[in-house]
Amino acid sequence: MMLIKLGGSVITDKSQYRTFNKDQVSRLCREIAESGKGTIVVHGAGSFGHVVAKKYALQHGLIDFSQIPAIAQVQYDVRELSSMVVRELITNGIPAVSVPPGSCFVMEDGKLIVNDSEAIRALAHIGVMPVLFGDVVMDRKKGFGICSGDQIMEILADIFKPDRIVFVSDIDGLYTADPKTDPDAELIPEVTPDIMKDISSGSTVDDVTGGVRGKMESMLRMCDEGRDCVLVNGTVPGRLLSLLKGEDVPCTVARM
Ligand code: IP8
Repeated sequence: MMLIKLGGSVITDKSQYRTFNKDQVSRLCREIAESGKGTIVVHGAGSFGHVVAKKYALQHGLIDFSQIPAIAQVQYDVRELSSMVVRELITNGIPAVSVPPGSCFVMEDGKLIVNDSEAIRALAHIGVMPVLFGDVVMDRKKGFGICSGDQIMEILADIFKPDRIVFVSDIDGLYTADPKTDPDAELIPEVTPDIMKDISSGSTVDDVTGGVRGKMESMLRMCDEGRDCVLVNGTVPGRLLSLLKGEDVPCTVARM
């Protein structure tokens, strides 16, 4: 089984509030369907989450009550985004349902607590793909907080023990510097905890949950004996499908 995160930079235009990349999402869902692999999809929030979350500092929890309408707005926006992702999955023949983390999980000082995953496991068991996503989640200490799709990936990796974990982004993988601003940036094909120490934390967009470095760190945590975590570019047509079919493609593989 595969666990795939469709990053917010691929499914939305992160610089434009609430802009859904419908054609790209549709193509990626087709590639997932064509691969024929059992898959669970998580997606990021992109411009449906980060723009308002950043404006109201939602990642810091409850600071003042002017943030409250923003909680409702972000939850509404990411649910709409998730419905659009699920629609593309269904259109491509994958029965999928959206499972909002803010309605079934809590956090404790930023750490996601999952007491009950029965419904998610039952859905997968009968062949319906549960689709989870980055969301505003209530927090026992901070009132509320931002739960990223990457945190959800770690929880689902624990529950489902996938053979492979794939992060679909808008870059070919991890670079020695930010490839969007530094022409000398080189792709790093394989990342280990040692290599991570020398890498700068470049991120080109406003993101309340950390850039590529944070993602790599969470990928390293998910690596297991015999299980890779891969970062691949989903903006290149056919690349995700090639990777899922086991072909060699430009990407970064995280290994312990
Ligand atoms: O896009 C962030 O999730 P991510 C969730 O996976 C919100 O980092 C609501 C900003």
